[in-house]
Amino acid sequence: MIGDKLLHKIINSSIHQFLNASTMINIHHLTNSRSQRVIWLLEELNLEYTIIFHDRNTKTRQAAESLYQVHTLGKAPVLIDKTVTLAETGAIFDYVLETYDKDNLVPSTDNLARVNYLYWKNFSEASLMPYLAMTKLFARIAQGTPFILRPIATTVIKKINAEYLHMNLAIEANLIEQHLSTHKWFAGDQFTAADILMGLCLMCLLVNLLRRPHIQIVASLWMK
Ligand SMILES: N[C@@H](CCC(=O)N[C@@H](CS)C(=O)NCC(=O)O)C(=O)O
Repeated sequence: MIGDKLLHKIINSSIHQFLNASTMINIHHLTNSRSQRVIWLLEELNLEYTIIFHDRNTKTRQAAESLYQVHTLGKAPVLIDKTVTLAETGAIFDYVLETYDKDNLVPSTDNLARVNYLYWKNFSEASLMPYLAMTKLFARIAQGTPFILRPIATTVIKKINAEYLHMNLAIEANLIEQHLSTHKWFAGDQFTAADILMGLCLMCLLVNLLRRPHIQIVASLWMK
């Protein structure tokens, strides 16, 4: 009898897992990465989902091999929804919003806020994230340089930061600050998916000591 019960339980749980796998959204998430934003989006939309965690290699900080089994590029996020497997944060946002968000997190086409929404949604990945990612990479290179060569590496990296990365980040931070001083949210009066995409970037700006009053206010909402 006990055996039967156990078998029944196993069969039920397999069916459950099968149903989950075929009906639920799976999000492949890399620790400490931009894929947090997709999780936030799924939360905002009250969708059911499962997070599959992937670690970073402790030495190189690159994604673990497991992520390459999900997508050839081995980058996070990757979203799997029924027959769809999709990488690229922006594409995932578009897919999830088009599929599951009726009129909540995206301003409609006849709303002027749509223009700001489109601008900031794309700005986060195309303009801001590359500089932030490069800053992080160079900091890691400096730390990983053998002790004896570290002063040289640090000097070179400081120069790249001053003359290129931080300089461009500061210009972008000024633009964001100017915008947030006259807009409650990135698209206007309404919280949209652009705020989710930009939120993480604002926190990264603060980490890079690019503090501005309005950036700090909005970033603190993300940190709550
Ligand atoms: N443009 C891509 C970038 C993806 C990306 O570079 N993800 C990083 C996480 S922040 C990653 O997976 N890095 C792991 C690695 O490079 O090994 C997106 O927005 O999805």
